[in-house]
Amino acid sequence: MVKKTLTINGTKTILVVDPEAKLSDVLRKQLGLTGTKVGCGIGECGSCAVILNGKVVKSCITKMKRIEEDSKIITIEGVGSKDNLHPLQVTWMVHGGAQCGFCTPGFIVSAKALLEQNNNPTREDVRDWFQKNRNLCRCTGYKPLVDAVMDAAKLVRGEVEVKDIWKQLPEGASLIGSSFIRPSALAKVTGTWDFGADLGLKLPSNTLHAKLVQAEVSHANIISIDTSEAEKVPGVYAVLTYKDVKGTNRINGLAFPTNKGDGLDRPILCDEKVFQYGDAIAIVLAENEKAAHKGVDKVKVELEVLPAYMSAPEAMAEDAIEIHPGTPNVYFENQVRKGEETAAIMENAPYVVEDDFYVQRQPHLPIEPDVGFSYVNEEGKLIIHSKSIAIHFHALMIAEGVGMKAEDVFIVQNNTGGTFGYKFSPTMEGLLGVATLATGRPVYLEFNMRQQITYTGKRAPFWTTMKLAADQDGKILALESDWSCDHGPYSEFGDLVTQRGMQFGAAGYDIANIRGNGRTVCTNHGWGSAFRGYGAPQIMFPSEVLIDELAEKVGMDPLEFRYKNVYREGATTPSGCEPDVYCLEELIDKVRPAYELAKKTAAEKNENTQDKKYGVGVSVNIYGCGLDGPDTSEAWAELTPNGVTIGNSWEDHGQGADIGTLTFAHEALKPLNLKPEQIDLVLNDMTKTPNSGPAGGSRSNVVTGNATVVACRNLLKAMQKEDGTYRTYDEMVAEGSELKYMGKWTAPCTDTPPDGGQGNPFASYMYGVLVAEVEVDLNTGKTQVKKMTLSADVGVIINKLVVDGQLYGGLVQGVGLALTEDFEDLKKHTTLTGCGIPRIKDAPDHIDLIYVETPRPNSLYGASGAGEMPLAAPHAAIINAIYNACGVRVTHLPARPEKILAGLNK
Ligand code: MCN
Ligand code: FES
Ligand code: FES
Repeated sequence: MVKKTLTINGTKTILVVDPEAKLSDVLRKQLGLTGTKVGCGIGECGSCAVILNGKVVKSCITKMKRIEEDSKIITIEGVGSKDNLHPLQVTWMVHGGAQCGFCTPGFIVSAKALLEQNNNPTREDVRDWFQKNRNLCRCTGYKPLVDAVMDAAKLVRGEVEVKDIWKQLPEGASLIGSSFIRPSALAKVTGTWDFGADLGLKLPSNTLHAKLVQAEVSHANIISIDTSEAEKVPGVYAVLTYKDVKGTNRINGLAFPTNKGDGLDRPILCDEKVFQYGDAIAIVLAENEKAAHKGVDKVKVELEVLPAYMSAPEAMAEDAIEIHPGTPNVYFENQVRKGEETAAIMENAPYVVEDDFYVQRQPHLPIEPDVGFSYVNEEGKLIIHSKSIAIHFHALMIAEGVGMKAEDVFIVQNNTGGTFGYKFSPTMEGLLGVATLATGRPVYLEFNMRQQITYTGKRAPFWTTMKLAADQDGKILALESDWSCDHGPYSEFGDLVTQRGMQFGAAGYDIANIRGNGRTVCTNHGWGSAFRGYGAPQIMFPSEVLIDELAEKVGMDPLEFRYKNVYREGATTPSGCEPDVYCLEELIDKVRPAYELAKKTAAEKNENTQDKKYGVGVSVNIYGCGLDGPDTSEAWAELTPNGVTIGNSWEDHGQGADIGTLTFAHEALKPLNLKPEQIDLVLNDMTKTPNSGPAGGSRSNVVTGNATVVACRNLLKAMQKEDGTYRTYDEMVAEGSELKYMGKWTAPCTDTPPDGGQGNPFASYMYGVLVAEVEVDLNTGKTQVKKMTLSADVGVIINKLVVDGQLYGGLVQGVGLALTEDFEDLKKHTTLTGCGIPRIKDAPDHIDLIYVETPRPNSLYGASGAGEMPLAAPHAAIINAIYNACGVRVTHLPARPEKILAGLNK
C-alpha cells in the first residue's frame, strides 16, 4: 500500500491505495466518484477520461503508482454540478449529446481540457481532439457532440449567454415537435445517472460477485466439469454448474409453431454440449471479485471438441452433423409469394440482373458492457436488474429455466448504456436467477468488454442471392430472392428475423410479382440477436445494391430509377398490403437538389485528382414499427397531489423513452394544463409498470406512445365533470374515485404467415432516402464517407432533438456496417477497435437531415418510429457511392480497403 496526497476536484485528499490499482477503480470504488465510467477497460473508449494535472488520461489504464504526489485530478463531478453547470454540460443537453449517456462524462471531461487549451477551436480541431483522446460514442454519430463543443466554446468566450443557446418553451406550449430536453439529460451530463455497475457498488455487503467459466472452443461435447479445486479458493462461496439449476436450464426462445426446433435449445449453463465460443459452463460466486476470478481459473472442464460450423454454408453442407441433435441445422423456412410466378417474367424481361450478397455478423458495440444483479425480495419473488429492453418477455423466457413460476420473476431495467438491440435477448438474466436461487443471496455480475463482444448476440448474417427484372421503360416487373440466415446456435427470434427477409426485400418499390425463399440456419458462430434494423439491413443491402445494378443496365440514373419505381397510391409492400402512407416520391423530390449538387461536386473533384476518386450513392431506407401482427402495449396514468404519474415499460436503450413518454402524456393531459415537471415517470420496473412489450422493432413511439395517450385519456374521462371541467385531486379523493387508469392499445394488423408472407404486419413504417458521398483512396483502398443527406419521414416528430439524434446515430452505424465492422475472427474481433467501431474521424461531420412529416393514420398523434430506419440501408448507399467513385462493387461486407484494392486491380 502507498499513501498519496491528491487534490481531487479541488479538495486535498489523503488516500491509501494499492500502487497497482487503477485510477478508475480508486475513483469509483474507494472514493465513490462513479461519474467516471468504465467501458472497454483497456484504453480504447475514453469513457473513463479524467484530467490529471491538466492532461486528459484514461483512468482505466492509469496505475496509482504512476500518479505523482500532489497531483491534481478533475473528474466529471468536478466539472460542474446540477446547480452550477459547466458550459459544456449545458450545450451537451441542448444538442442531445447524451443519448444513453454512458460516454458523456468522458467526452465532457475531455472537451473541458480542450477548451482550457483552446477556447476557439474549429470543428476539425474538436474532431482531432476526440480522435486523439479516443473518445468513442456509439449513439450520437458524433456530430451533435461537435456542435455542443462549438457552442460551449462560444459560452466560454462570452459571445453568447446560456439563454441564447438554451431556448425555453413558452408557458403552456406543446412539447410535440419541440427540442425539449429529456428528463434524464441533467443527470447524464453531471455524471449522476447511475448505470448498472454504479448500482452494483451500492449493493448490500452480503452480495456475491459472480464470474463465469466460459468455453474457449465453438463446438464440443462436455465430458466433465470439476469444481472441487475452485471451491477451496478462500473467499469462494459456491461454484455452480447445470446440476445446481433448479429449473429446466433452458431459455425459452418462443419459437414459431412452424419452427422445426422447440425453441428450448439454449442452456443457461452448458450441460451436454458447448455450442459457441463464450458459452457459460459454470458460475463462480465469491465474497469479492478477486476470489471469483481465482475460482474461475481453478475449474477444470474436459471437452471432446467437435467440428465447428462457423457460417450458414458450412452448417448446411451435406456432411455437417446436427448441432442440436434431433433438430436439422436448417430449422425454419419461409416463402414469399406475391402476384404471378416470376420464372417466365425473368425469362422474357428485357433487363434482368442477379447478384449474390453477404451482410456480416455486425457487433453491437455499446460502450457499456453487459451488467446486472439479482436478489429475492421480501415476498419471495426473484428480482433481476439488467439492461433488458424486453422486461416482460425476458421474465417469461427464463422463468421455467431457473425454476420459478413466470409470475414470480420480475425484471427491472437499469439505466442502460446502449444496446442497439442485443438486449432483445436475455443475456445474463438466467445466470443471475440461477445464482440467486441456488444461494439465496444477492448476486452481481458484470462483463468486461471482451465478454460483451464474444458472448452476447450479434446481427445474424444473411447470405442472399437476388434477381430483379425490368421492362423496356425501367419499370420493375419481378423480384426473386433466396436468403440463408446464420443465426448461430440459438434459435430465439431466428424465425422472426428470417421473416424480415420476405417483408423488406426491395421494400419501397411497387413490384407486383415476388418469389423468395428464406431459411434459418443453426451454426456455431455467435448467436443471432436483434440489431437495429433487424433483418432489413441484411435484405435491403442486396435489394438496394441490385436496384443500382438494374438502373445501370436500363441506362437510368439511380435516383431517377428509384423515383420511377417507388410506392405510389395503390402500390403494395412485399407483404401485399398498402403501406400506411405514400411519401417516397416527396422524399426523393426533397433530396434531389442535394443529390444533383453532390454529383456535380464529385465530378469536379474527380477532374482534379489522381489518387482519390469521389462518388455519390443513394438508397431507400424503410422499416416497420411493431412486432408482427396485433402488437399490444399497456400503460397507466395516476392522478397525484402534484400532477400525474405515468407508468409504462418503454425500455430505454438511450433512445429517449423518458422524453417520449413525457411528451405523449403532456399532450394528452393538455386540459389539465400541467407543466412538464408535474408529470412524473415510473418506467421499466415489472413490480410497478405494466406490460408495454419490448423496445424493439421501433415500436414504442407508436404502440407504447398510443397506450400512454389512452391511459391519459381514460384518466381525463374519469376526472371530467358534467359541465366539461375537471375534478381536482382533492375532489377525486373526496368522492372516493379511482386515481389510477390503465391504457391499452393494439395495432390493427395481421401476421405474415411463413407460407407466402402476405398480410399487414406493421401499424406504421418509417421512410428515408439517403444520399452518401464518399472519397476512395486508390492507393490504400480506404473509403471515407464525406457527407450524408437523408430526407426522412418518421411521421409527426415527437421530439426533434431525439429524432435528429436517432438519425445521426443510425447513419454512422451504417458507416461501420459498410466499411469496418465485423465479428468473425474470434482472435481479432474481441475489442471495440478490433471490431471496427467508427471513431469520430470515420464519421462524416456533414450530415444533413430533411424532414417530411406525413401524419400516420394508426398513431394517435400521427407519429411513426425513428430508431431503426436510418440503419435499414445506409451501407447500400455507401457501397453504391464507392462503385460510382471507382467502379468497384463490393457485395460482401464490410468493404475493407483490401477488397476495394482487389477490385481496382481486376
Ligand atoms: N421519436 C420521436 N418522433 C417520432 C419517432 C420517434 O420523437 N416521430 C422518438 C421516440 O420517442 C423514441 C425514439 O425516437 O425516443 C425512438 O423511437 P422508436 O423508433 O419508436 O424506437 P423505440 O423507442 O422502440 O426504441 C428502440 C429502437 C431500437 S429497436 C433500437 S435497436 C435502438 C434505437 O431505438 N437502439 C438504440 N435507438 C437507440 N438509440 C440509442 N441511443 N441506443 C440504442 O441502443
Ligand atoms: Fe478506459 Fe475505455 S478507455 S474504459
Ligand atoms: Fe455516447 Fe451512448 S451517448 S455511447
